[in-house]
Amino acid sequence: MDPQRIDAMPKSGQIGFVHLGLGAFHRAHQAVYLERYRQRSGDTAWGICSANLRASIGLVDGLSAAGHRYHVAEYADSDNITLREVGVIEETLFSGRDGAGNWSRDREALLVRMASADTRIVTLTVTEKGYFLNPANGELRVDDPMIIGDIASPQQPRTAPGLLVEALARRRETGIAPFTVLSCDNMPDNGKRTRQAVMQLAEHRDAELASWIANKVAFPCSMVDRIVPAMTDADFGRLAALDVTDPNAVVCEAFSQWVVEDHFPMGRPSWEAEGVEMVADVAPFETMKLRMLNGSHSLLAYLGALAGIETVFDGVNHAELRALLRRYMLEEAAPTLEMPAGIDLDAYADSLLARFANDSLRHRLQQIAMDGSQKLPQRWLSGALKRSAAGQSSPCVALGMAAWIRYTAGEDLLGNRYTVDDPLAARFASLHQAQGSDSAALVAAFLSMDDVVPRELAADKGFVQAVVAAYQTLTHDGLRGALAALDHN
Ligand code: NAI
Ligand code: CS2
Repeated sequence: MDPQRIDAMPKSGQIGFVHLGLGAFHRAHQAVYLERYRQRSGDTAWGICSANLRASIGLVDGLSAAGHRYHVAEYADSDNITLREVGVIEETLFSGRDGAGNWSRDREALLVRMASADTRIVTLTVTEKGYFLNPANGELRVDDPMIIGDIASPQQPRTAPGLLVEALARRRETGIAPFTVLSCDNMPDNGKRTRQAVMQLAEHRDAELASWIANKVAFPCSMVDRIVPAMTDADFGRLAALDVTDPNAVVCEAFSQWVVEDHFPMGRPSWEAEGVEMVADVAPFETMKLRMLNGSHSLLAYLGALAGIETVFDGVNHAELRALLRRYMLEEAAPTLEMPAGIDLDAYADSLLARFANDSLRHRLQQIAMDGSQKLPQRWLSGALKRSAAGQSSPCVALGMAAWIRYTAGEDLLGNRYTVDDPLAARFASLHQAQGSDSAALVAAFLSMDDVVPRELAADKGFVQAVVAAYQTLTHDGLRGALAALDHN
């Protein structure tokens, strides 16, 4: 069937947003909401300057070469496709290390843009690790070399928090009101956590600046949702068959959700008509999404990857894994949530399974498995901790933890090796090396990483034993054995 094709609005050259983290998600989520907003309202003031502080410089330059226009293919299923051209990004910059090893080609241009009075909102999708926070307690990791660098040279920042502090300092010096900071990453209390990173860094620089930020800068929280897998050659091939040859294109599901705390002292687009939900408190929605959607994703990622399953689609079509996800969502995640009236968590679980079964997305489990140390505290462990405090067990999470620990060895159950992509990968490797085949000692070592696992949960003997038992069954009897053992819990 022919896709529905929608062209972009003409460029306006006006910029109201700076975005940090020009990845796949930003192109398919925030930029699409804004493109639709511009088309409906005719308001062209809210163009985006989008920047990368790490990979990829190729995308920054590629979009520039393409006149800052690209395509988003939204798949309801393989027969229902909307092919949208997006032009709301007006400028792309790179402020990281380039191929020659030089730092920060466009850093000054980015800081000038962030300090400009026209910039009213700075948004971020820099992944959980880009905030340099301890995932267990939300404190800034002041021992990280990147943060040490930003404390030593605050005017040449390399991190997202460092750029925010330097840009806010420039605005304060020149008497320009601060921008609003809107995190769009999958973190709990993402606005509060971003504020924590910025405040702690600012305190190292200048107490008066820190107090100005504390009093004047808004950090609303947001819940973002749209499945946007990394592009594969097959995706580019499918687009070519639709006459779209665009190296900057992205493919995603048709579903999209954005729930935003309505606190924008410098103004914002009136994007409610595009479906953005402006609310007083995002937390219940964020926790629901992190524990139900992302928690299921991570469960599928580690168990599936260990068994050689490649994608979410393949995993959700494995009957026992699908049953596990449903059980986890309804028995372990949903009961930990406190939702406003009218939210039906059974229906939400069903809708998630249907989205995972979208046959047009090749969402690789290895992509989701990345950065587990940064993701698992909010996806599994905060819920399991709540259950533990109430004297309840969490067998699905225990199995998930066993799978994650096994996954971090860098070799699946079939003996295939892969790279463990996580800021703590070196620590994982040394734990595996030190503990060898002693599974109880290995589990104990992983659970005692208190920057990942809450101490109270690690002290729950029942939970620890469940992880050890699941680890042993998984290693000896494989995925099916471990799933069958779970049925006896
Ligand atoms: P991507 O791999 O396409 O892009 C990652 C972006 O993060 C790049 O711009 C990269 O430069 C930046 N980044 C990574 N580490 C960084 C660091 N230490 N400091 C500064 N920037 C850093 O990934 P994608 O799909 O854009 O996802 C990014 C984030 O968006 C996710 O981690 C998640 O928090 C959020 N998100 C993604 C969804 C998805 O389905 N892809 C859906 C909902 C939220
Ligand atoms: C995924 C998310 O990569 C991951 O860890 O769980 O990016 C997921 O696709 C999104 O949160 C969906 O909104």
